[in-house]
Amino acid sequence: MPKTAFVTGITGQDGSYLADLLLSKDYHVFGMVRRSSTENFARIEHIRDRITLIQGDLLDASSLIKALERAKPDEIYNLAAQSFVPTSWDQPILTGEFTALGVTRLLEAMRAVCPDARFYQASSSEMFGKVREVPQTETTPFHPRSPYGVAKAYGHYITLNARESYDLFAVSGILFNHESPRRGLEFVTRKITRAAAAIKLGLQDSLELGNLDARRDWGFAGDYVDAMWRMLQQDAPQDYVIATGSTHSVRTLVNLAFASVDVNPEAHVRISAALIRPAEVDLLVGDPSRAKRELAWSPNTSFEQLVEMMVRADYDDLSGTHLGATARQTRTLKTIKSRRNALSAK
Ligand code: NAP
Ligand code: F7E
Repeated sequence: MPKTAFVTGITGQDGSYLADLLLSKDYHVFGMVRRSSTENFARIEHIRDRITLIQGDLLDASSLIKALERAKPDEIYNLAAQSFVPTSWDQPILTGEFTALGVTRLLEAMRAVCPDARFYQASSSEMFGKVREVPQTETTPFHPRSPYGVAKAYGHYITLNARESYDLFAVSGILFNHESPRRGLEFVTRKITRAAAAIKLGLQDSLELGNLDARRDWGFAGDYVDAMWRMLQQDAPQDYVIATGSTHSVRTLVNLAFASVDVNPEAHVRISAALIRPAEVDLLVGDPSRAKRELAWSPNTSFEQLVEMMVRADYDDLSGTHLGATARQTRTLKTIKSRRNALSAK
């Protein structure tokens, strides 16, 4: 009999890849979406007719109860969050409401409606923050450096507490940075790959960045959602670090992305003090040994392949090979600008 999954954050990067994976395994997929005046379903457009969307919000406990009553899930994946670190300094209370207390609301709803379901919490390497050891493992102490990291640490411990207090099958995946062509445009990988493609195409002149020395363990989101699924298929609930085990600086990322389109970054990249964070996470690198051993999981995509994949996708999108909404907007703006220039030259 096919299983049923309930995914919060289905409109986000990971939610869309996870939905693809679950559909390929014949799951019945319910996705929770927030009410909005305009639809925000670009990442799930290709599977809209194969999934069931239910309105709900992590801020509204009653909506979570109703959604779970309707979906009756075997598995719950809590991927929804305010996930952009800089926004967490500007909106620390809202970040706490979504990213921290939202987890408790969903766990309480599960306890009331479907206590036998299995629960996945999207924990983050940002919890390690000012790292206490290198590489980071499941037992490395947390020292978060942003309101986002602090909120994720709460979500992590409340999930562990639900497991220990109520015997729920509730686990956390401590995922290191993972990226893709579906990554939000404000995250550093996508900002860089999109800019490299746009500069190559003559659509953009320069790129402003913050700290080029920060180091991250970057993997491919498509590989990481498979680890989430594997965690919920285990006999016993357990938390896992999901990472590649390699770390690179933002500077290396810039050089690789620009080299792939044969553009010299020094002519285009500027440092903006406004993009330096109040407190930085300098170095992240995870040790995925437990996941390799117990989940038989390992990443399939190298850092170099990831950057190449993202630059190519952005180049195709912007050049119109696969005309997306952003590309159409950019083209329209370009046409307006060139018409205006032509008029003023007359
Ligand atoms: P994302 O692209 O920013 O997606 C976040 C999702 O959460 C969106 O679908 C968003 O809906 C939804 N959401 C936000 N607030 C909500 C609320 N109050 N109620 C219901 N839905 C809400 O994030 P992602 O990269 O896919 O990451 C997925 C999860 O993994 C997040 O929890 C993130 O913090 C965590 N994580 C990510 C990484 C990474 O490197 N990507 C690493 C570790 C952990 P809208 O579309 O309506 O905004
Ligand atoms: O920054 C530096 C920045 O915003 C990476 C989220 O998915 O992963 C993500 O959080 C690094 C930082 O990701 C710019 O200072 C330099 O050191 O791409 P990011 P993040 O903060 O690591 C974790 C695991 C999550 O859980 C989060 O949800 O890049 N950096 N210049 C910049 N970063 C951005 N965004 N923009 C810049 O211009």
